[in-house]
Amino acid sequence: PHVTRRAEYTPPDWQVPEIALDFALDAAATRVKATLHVQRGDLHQRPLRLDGASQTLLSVKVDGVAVNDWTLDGETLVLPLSGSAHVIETEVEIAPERNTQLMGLYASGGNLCTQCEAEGFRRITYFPDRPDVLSRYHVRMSADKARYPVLLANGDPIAAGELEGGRHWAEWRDPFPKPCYLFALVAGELAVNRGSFVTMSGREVELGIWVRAADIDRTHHALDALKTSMAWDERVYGREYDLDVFNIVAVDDFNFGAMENKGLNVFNSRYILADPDTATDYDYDAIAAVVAHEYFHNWSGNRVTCRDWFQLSLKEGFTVYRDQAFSADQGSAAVKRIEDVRGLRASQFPEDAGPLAHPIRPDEYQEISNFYTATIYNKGAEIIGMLATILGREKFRAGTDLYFDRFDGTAATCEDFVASLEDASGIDLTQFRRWYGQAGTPRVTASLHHTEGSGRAELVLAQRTPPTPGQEHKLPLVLPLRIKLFGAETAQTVAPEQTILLTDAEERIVFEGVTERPVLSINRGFSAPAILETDRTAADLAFLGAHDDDPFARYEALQQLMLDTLVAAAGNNRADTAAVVKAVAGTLADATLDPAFIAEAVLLPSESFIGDQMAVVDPEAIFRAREALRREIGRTLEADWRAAYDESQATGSGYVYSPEAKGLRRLKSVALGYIAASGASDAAALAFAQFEAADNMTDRQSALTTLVAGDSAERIAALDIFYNRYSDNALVLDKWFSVQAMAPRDDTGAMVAELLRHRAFTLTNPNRARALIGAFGVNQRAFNAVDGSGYRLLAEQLIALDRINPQTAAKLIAPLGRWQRYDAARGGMMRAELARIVKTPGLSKDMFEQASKSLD
Ligand code: B3K
Ligand code: ZN
Repeated sequence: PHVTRRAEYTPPDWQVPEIALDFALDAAATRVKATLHVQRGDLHQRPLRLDGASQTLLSVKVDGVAVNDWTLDGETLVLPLSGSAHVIETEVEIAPERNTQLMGLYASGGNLCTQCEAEGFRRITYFPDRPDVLSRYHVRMSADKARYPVLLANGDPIAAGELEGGRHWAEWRDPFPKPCYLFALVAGELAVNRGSFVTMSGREVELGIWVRAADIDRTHHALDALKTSMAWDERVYGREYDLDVFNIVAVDDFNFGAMENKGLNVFNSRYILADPDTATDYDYDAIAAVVAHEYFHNWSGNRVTCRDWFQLSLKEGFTVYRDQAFSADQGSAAVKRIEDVRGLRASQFPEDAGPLAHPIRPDEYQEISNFYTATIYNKGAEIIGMLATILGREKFRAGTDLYFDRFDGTAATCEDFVASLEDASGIDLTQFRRWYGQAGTPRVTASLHHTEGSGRAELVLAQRTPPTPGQEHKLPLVLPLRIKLFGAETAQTVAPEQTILLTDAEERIVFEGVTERPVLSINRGFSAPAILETDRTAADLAFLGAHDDDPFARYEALQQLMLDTLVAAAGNNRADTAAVVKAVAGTLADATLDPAFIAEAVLLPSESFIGDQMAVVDPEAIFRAREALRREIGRTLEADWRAAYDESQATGSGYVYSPEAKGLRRLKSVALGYIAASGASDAAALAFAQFEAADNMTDRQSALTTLVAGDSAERIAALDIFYNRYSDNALVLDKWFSVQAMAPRDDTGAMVAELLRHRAFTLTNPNRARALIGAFGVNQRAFNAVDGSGYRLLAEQLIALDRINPQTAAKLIAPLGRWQRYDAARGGMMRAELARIVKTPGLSKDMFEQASKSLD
């Protein structure tokens, strides 16, 4: 396989400052005429090389004259040119309706749309498909007017008109030079929800959210989120929008969440459409976050783009950091931080500890689509967060201002970003740069020593990053650790919060004036993306779980207490479950706490996170230990759960999307789960009543989830009612599939096998494939069934999906790559499935890279 290496970067031989595109759109056969104004780079004699894929070349002209001295090197068009500037015209034909990969120009729900990042533009026309070639685009489209009444592209609309034969045309021009991965067009039958936004300099921007007419009432939340994002980026980063229009189009078939094409974002409909009856609070939050994320890319990604794809985290890590801060500002920052860290631990930590580990700035890839990972995005965001902590608010803002100013209109590198922060702040980031090149999650051990009566305490910190594939030896990293000491007797502060920069393999910190036994609160706010191992006792953790004034640290102490207990129980060791029950009771009873926080804090760690703490994952033992503890917490505190349930129930009528109302619904659903776990005889009836009476999807889905976990008659009834009620809503049907695939049941594997044959199941829609196959893959116990049936099922589906849509298939392989974490029998079966995938004839390079690396 061909490997692209970061060290081999060379600037483009030819630039293309201007491009005109003319599309004669048709689902079966679209003609694309491209006119490229090319300019030779520094003194060289090399020909022009234009990337291409899956298209039929019809003609080539140079400076207006048809030529035939071109050649194809694989799918690359090679043109010998003599001068320093030329005009190249090509005409090609492509077939959008046969494009099942959903990269390039494709059909979705009868409309035509594009997805070009990372390397999809070459499937539309011949072009140097790399992010450091920036061009001004002029786009003309013509299409059948009845089928495609709306024609959209990047930038601003300039002209439109009618043609013979029922066709019409439109022209769009984008004044900002951009790489081809940001190109977009959409043609189709779409309704629009319009809004407007006046920017900080007083310019009025016309906003539009385009969807099928039946969905128009589900676009208000996205439009509100867009306006809020635009104002936030002005206030927090000083970034103003730059075109006269900003359009978002929702499509049902999409490989990713959304795409930040300049002035024309294309979204997976699940991140646009919401109303109380069909979307959960989680969906509402995700929509706001993704709308903000794509909008923020207008600066962090579009105005300043990436030099090459190794720099992907330059735009993605930074933009995730920005969208997380935006979401934190919309409600409870503490709960948002808890959710983000939970997500990081669920997807990024395992990636960093497994066969696909890579630094946030990788050194090589076979297929760049495989590098849109939790590491690039979420660990990338944590690394920006550490930079913000180290610099402090003002210097960080000065640094980002300098970065945007210096690199506006160019393709930059991660190094450019770090150097900007360094120059603006005067803070040396030499050692910090290691985070960009070193993979793996650092482990920090912390032990606190105190001799009674001495007035001193000493904290010994040590860091170590375990080896990852291709990186045997690791260097110490810069870890900003927010630390505070509490007195065990008085719960008073004995050492105020400070941020310690751990830079060496081992360091000692001395605290004076420590008058009572201190308890360590460390990595407050999750200030560094590390795994902490401390010598704190269960009593210390319970103490922090009750008294820590940093909400994240308080949550973390409870989680650690639960985790230690569950790991012990799963390993058949003595486990003090009573301490957990007591801590949960105390948290639930604490009237000073936000219900949203309580709901997060009383939840047990996931089965897979428990597994991550064990030398060998025992999925059955973990499941049993966790269920037993859930039952004990449910039973012992049954009256409290019922009280909490009733109180959160009393939220008044009608769905309100506010932090307070969300928090109450969350607590209500957690309480329902514990009531059911208690084994109470009325639990199914209670859940079913909630299911039927719900006026919103949050309550309805949580009731369904609770019912599906049990064996009541109401389970089947609820599944049927849900299916029939929402059979015409694809996004809600996805939930119906996922709830069953994630069910903690003995028969989940068999159910999933059956659902694969359900008439509503299809591999051609990525959301549906992920809803069933992706959800099953993260159901630790069901997927790791001892007979290997889960492994077989996933491998078969991946092989089938790879033929249709390699990018989406390759993303779902991670569960099979965890074989080193399991016993020899399971590990052997997982490897056998990976080997079978690797040997499949006609496998995509996406899947080949992921499967073959997972085998090592
Ligand atoms: N930049 C896009 C990613 C598209 C990936 C396609 N392989 C979405 C985002 O991160 O905003
Ligand atoms: Zn992004």
